[in-house]
Amino acid sequence: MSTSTSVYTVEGMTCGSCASSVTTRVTALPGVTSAVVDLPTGTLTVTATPALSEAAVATAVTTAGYTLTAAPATTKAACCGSCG
Ligand SMILES: [Cu+2]
Repeated sequence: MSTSTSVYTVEGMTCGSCASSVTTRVTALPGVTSAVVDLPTGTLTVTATPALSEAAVATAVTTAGYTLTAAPATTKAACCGSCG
């Protein structure tokens, strides 16, 4: 199987706890071998075998309480209680 790495932009993450919420949800998706958040740029880098659909990633990010900007936003981003 081939491995695919995709980079997404996530809105609403402001601290390390936000980032870990997102990585925990995305890492739980089938086939994901790595999910890395870069907080200053708000990017999410996902490595999966085989490749994940963007919709699957968007659902995981939304479940965590954040918004994948490349996908339709249906929920307002809300930060975790550890910010600030
Ligand atoms: Cu936070």
